[in-house]
Amino acid sequence: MKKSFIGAVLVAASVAGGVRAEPAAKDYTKETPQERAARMAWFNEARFGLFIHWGLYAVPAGEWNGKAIGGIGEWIMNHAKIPLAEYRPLVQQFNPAKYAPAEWARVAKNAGMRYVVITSKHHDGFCLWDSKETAYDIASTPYGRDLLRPLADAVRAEGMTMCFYHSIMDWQHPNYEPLPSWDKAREGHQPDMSAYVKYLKAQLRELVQDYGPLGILWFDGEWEASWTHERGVDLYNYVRGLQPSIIVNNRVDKGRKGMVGMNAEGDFAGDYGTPEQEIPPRGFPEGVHWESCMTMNDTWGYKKSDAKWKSSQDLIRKLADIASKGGNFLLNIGPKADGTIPAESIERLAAMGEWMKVNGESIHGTTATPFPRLPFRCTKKPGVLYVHVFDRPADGAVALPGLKNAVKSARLLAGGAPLKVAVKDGVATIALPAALPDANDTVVAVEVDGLPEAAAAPLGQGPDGSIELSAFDAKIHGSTLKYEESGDNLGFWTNDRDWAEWTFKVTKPGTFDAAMTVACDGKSAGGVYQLKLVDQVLDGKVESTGAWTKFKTVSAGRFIIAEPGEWSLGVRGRKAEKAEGLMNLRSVKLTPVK
Ligand code: FHN
Repeated sequence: MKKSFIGAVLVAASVAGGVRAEPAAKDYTKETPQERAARMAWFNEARFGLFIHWGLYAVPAGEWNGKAIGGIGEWIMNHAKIPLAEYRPLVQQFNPAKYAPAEWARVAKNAGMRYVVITSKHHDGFCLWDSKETAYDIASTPYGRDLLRPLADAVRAEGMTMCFYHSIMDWQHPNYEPLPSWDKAREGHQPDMSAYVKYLKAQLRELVQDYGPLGILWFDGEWEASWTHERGVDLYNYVRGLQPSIIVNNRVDKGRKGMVGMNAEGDFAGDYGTPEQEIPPRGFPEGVHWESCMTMNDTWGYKKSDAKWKSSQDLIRKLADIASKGGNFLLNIGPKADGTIPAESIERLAAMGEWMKVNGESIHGTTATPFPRLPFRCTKKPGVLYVHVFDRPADGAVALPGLKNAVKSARLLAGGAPLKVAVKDGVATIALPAALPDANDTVVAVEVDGLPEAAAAPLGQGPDGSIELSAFDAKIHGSTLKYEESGDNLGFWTNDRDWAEWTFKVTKPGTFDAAMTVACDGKSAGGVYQLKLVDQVLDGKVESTGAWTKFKTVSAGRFIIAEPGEWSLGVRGRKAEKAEGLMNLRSVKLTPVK
């Protein structure tokens, strides 16, 4: 009997026999903040994890029928439009004879990672474990043995937490809707999504009950119309019902705003946001959990042609940047079909491990910087502020304006050499060595009393009375307008309902010239903008500056600020017909008229 038929019999028997009843229906989204904080504690302590994308796609490794296939390696079935009948024979070629789970776990541990997320099933539907629900799994390969169990054992033996990625989207399952548009052989078959959800749940039960306790169920592939918010909430509760302490990412539901990864406003299931291939330019309020996932080159699944490796320095700095904003870094490797990890990945993980060996305390267990804006990334713990210095400042010093805590001492974290601290006008300044000892990221440990705090410097007038309102400090209203760190601007202004707002303090009223620093591509020029200061409005037309990255300062008109106090300025607009966006806005400046 084919295994899939046996599987069906077993599932029927088990349900009939009550061996594995459905978990009790409970709404786990209604937990208290304390319960949630307790459940997220290990995740927030970890800060750094390993992502592993591994499966049949490692066999073609980015080539099909002798041709290089563009895009990320694990999408080859889609990008090369491979019918299931032609893709399935890869099962017979997948034989990771050199798989060494203990070595994989050691590499992750030595890199300073605290958890491992591996693809149990990616979009192609192939399962890395011996599932009772299908024969499209590791048991049908020449290798024949479960890949997940030995890795779970090795990860836990290294004191790390085991987690699974699981794709909702499934290009092989006859009941997943929609069927792959490119697979003409399957045209005419009527999928049944409800039946697919039963399959999905049955496999998740296997993963959570047979490999637990797990740290995270990392869902993905939630974006197609067949996956609904209702299904997302139901699946979140189902998985939490199987293991109440498990963490489930926000891709279980429909709230995710694309690669930005955080949820749109609204009530969506999922315990944390999942920015992908990007780092949010700013942190998030206390209690908002998030994790940036990123590849080391450009592909998640192994691709022999992808040699665009990020440098170890870049990866170390990304880790510090993410931690300084209170997030986790989930860094990916794409093992080869033979079970080995690409040497370039090993090299980078080893370099990160060297850095983490002496600086790990500035990452693990830290929380976000207390400073609204500082030229350095900072992380903090009670009693210590860690300043991450990437490049030596021209004045050779680290100034900490706004730090509320008295500085007791400062030292280089690596090696402990003491550093001179001077305090002038309430600002602590730390003298750096003539040459930074670590070109990647030199960490200065600043000892203070209590948890480091900084005064949130409200926006206000400078010594010359001018008011500089930067994109970084804008309050963004809407779902697509966002701050782009690359250009230090507000961008993706594609939705006319989106707008930006600044609230600032005025101590010296008067008449002010308003000017905006903007960029707009020639083909998108012609939109209209409106600056609004309470009941005063300044309207104007967006002119071309030649490119989205070519900024120019343009006059917008004059405002009268008649009295001191708190004021609020809004910028709205309507993009031109067929324009990509309204404009990129770097700042608004109000300059007093002499
Ligand atoms: O389509 C997947 C992709 O293959 C990869 O798994 C990434 C990793 O987060 N997630 C999806 C793209 O957003």
